[in-house]
Amino acid sequence: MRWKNKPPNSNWGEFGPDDQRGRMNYVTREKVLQGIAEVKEGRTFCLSLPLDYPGGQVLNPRRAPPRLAATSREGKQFFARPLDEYNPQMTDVICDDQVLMALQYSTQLDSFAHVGARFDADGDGKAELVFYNGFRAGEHIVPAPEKSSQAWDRFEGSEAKALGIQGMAEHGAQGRGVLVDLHFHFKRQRKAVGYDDLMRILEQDKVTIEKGDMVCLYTGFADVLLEMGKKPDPKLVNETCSGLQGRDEKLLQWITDSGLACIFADNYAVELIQTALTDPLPKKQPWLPLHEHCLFKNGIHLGEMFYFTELARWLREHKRSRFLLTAPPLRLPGAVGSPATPIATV
Ligand code: UVW
Repeated sequence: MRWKNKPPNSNWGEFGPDDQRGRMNYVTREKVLQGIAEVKEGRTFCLSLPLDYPGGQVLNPRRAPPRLAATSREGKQFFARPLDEYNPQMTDVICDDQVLMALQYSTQLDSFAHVGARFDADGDGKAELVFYNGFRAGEHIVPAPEKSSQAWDRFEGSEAKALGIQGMAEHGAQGRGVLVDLHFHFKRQRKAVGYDDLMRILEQDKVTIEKGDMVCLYTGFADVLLEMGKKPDPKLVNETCSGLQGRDEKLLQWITDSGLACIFADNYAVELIQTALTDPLPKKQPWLPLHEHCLFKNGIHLGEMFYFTELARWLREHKRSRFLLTAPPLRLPGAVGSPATPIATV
């Protein structure tokens, strides 16, 4: 056993001592069939932003936008390259390319290696750096050996040897999606949505969330990003649209009790971030309490900067909230997060 103590309000061990799949275990064959049963029209919706949005590094200074470049061979770029240059008998013309981007730059999925906590899991009286189900920083979630380079490869070689995002891809990440339309109720008001707000909306909109559902929150934030055309206004992005209130204990308890499998939102962080990184705090506490509850304590994947606008409109027009959701990350071993190109089918 990697741990003697498990964090309060956590499910560590529920799916076995070595589980790395968390509540995706609730997305069973039955849940996939429930999702497929929601397909009546054969209509699909792309749920991602163009991956070069939000633009710039205003939303997160750590995360740079994608840079595309052609691949090369013997000093020549392989972009619109006719192969008759190599063999006069060949008629092909070849392009291929590569990308350098932060994996969580745009529409993205978080693995359980994204956020851990300082917590005394082994019961020795000293808190260590630990992740979902007791996996450790250093042993399982391994920072890169630092190089002297000042270029992007300075920290090359970081690796989530456990809890990497590929586990979600290997599951398939397909099941029944349920959309909660926060935007309809709050428009672009900056609002931290707590348990009471959410219960009222579920009741008014007749939305039911059951064990194993993949919950999607439409807040309108992605629309604001699109309107800003890759030049996000640093003031506006911190003043607009709703997100979950991560400091509402009743809401966190509901997330546990509802049995939902994962939460995807079109906003920046699912929860509303209310504290800047360097703001003074009255006591030790997580910066991102909903991330802590979901990723660290209960194995619930989060997805951010999804794009729900047309889907939300269609579902409301047709008095529906459920659909088939297919949302796999890249099967990129050792990665913490992944860009995503999810699809809803109705
Ligand atoms: C942060 O680091 C703020 O994480 P996320 O992108 O999951 O919100």
